[in-house]
Amino acid sequence: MAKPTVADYLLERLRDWGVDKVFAFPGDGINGTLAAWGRAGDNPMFIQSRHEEMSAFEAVGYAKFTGRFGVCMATSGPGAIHLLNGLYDAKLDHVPVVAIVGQTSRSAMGGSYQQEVDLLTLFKDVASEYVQMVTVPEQLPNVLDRAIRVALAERAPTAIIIPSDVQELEYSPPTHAFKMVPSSLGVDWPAASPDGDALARAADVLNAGRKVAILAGSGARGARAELEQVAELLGAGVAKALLGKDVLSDELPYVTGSIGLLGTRPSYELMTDCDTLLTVGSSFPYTQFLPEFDQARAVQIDIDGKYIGMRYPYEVNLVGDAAATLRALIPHLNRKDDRGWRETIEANVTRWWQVMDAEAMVDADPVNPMRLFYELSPRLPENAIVTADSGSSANWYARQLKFRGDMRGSLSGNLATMGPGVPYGIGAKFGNPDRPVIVFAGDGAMQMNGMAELITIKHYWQQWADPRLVIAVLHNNDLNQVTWELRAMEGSPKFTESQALPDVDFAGFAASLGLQAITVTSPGDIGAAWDRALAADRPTLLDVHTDPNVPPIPPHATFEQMKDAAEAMLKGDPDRWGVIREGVKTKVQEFLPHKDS
Ligand SMILES: Cc1ncc(C[n+]2csc(CCOP(=O)(O)OP(=O)(O)O)c2C)c(N)n1
Repeated sequence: MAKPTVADYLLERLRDWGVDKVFAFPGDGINGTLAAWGRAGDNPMFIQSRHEEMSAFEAVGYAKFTGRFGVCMATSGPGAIHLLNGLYDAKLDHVPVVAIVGQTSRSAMGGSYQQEVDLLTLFKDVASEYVQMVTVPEQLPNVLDRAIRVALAERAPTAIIIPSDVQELEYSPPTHAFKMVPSSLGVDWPAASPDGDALARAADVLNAGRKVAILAGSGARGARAELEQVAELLGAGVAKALLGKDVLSDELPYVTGSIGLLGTRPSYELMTDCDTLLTVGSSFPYTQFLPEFDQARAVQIDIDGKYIGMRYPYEVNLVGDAAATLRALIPHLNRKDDRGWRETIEANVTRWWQVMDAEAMVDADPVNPMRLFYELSPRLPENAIVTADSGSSANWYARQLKFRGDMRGSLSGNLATMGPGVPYGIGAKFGNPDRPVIVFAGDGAMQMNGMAELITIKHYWQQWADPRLVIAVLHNNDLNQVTWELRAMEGSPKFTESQALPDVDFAGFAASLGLQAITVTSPGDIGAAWDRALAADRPTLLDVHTDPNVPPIPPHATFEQMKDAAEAMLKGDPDRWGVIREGVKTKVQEFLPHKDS
């Protein structure tokens, strides 16, 4: 039998690390590896996308929704370039992803050869934590193992470049010799928590406050019980950063929901009225949504010393695992006997959900997008995974959806790139084939790449134990989020040439692929459409004809942003009448008295 090649060993080492799926697209820069894949009986499984950027997003989605690291692979030159946006998504949201790419043969390197791109330079920024080229077989285990360990340690993308001829060399391991770097598999992390003195200082700040606000981010995932206990002791409200939407249930009466531009009114009030802030596992970037600088004393808990202490003048910065640190902190905390602050928060939250329900029921032409999310909330299976693309759906995802149980949710939080919705859904399904997955995507994102990736769904869905993957398209023939940003931020009217989208029959296309396709043009049909999608024996595309004139403007910025929007109308926005009508109808819900308020 032929001796194993570098590529054979690469796949073996990935298997040894427990990698069972690689999101990839072929090309001759990785032909040696593809040949080895054939010999390996497709283990790990090669998951073929339509575009390398999708492979990278799929690896990010897989990592986000499994807690493991994702692996993507592409050929040299154009394939490697296509990976970039997905890898930046991983970088900005702190997700461990390892990219493996080919390169031209060593004999051609530096010769302006076909498809030769300086890949070390190309990946230098996105994979700044670790990018290396393998030029001899003995390097491989160490470079691969380090790429994986660094990705995990830094929660970042890393990259390995393997020239095509190196992939085909006979593998030879590092020896016990000078200038050889052997390596090992696996890694166990400590649950780091700070020392007693630091905990006591943090507790002093938190015990001294009367009105405590907690901001929880994705770093608080896994600390649910501890967060609930701390919130209970301190009589605090908890606001959630966008990427931390699934860290605490929205059914808890003191959870105020999302914060920031996509946030809720009770989160805004929590921050404007508190006297103490505890931030756990979040580097939420928008300082203006945190308390005024001299208003609150503040403590931060974060696993990463590189990111702690930013965004607010914190008094105590505790580096540590969220759950372990909160557990260590709890014995130092005094229960607050005055529950008045907590009662105010709970009243604000109750009223907020009434407002949300009322806003969702406002008539629109034809479908109010909020109604789509409102109808889903109570129908969401306890183990659902939900994602949304970057666009107006991110607003409704953040504000309208109520998470509970073991639901998971994420989106492109920091890069806020268009396009990850459908591939995140695919990555989520491959990581959790037994869980239902729901994707919200705008028609712009579907036209950009989501439609092509429906073909990937057609290709693989029968392999998923639970075949339910629902793609809900907000079909508004508009790049709506930016249209609103133009209106609200720039005071500028809709520029039709840049904003209007050509009409596409999304349901027709999905049906042609053998997926269940449902078109919704009336709000009364949404509930039944969700029921059918969530009971289906295959993936479903919901083509929902939504009204682009329902404003995703956040509730607290009402006056400035509404004024700018009104000015845009006066400057001749082609949709001005509909916008004013829907905007006013929706806003009015926030000021109407509601039951129990
Ligand atoms: C790759 C990329 N290009 C452009 C943008 C700017 N952008 C953000 S949201 C958006 C509009 C999205 O439109 P669509 O997908 O139709 O969703 P809608 O807002 O209409 O619901 C655009 C152009 C971006 N975030 N990412």
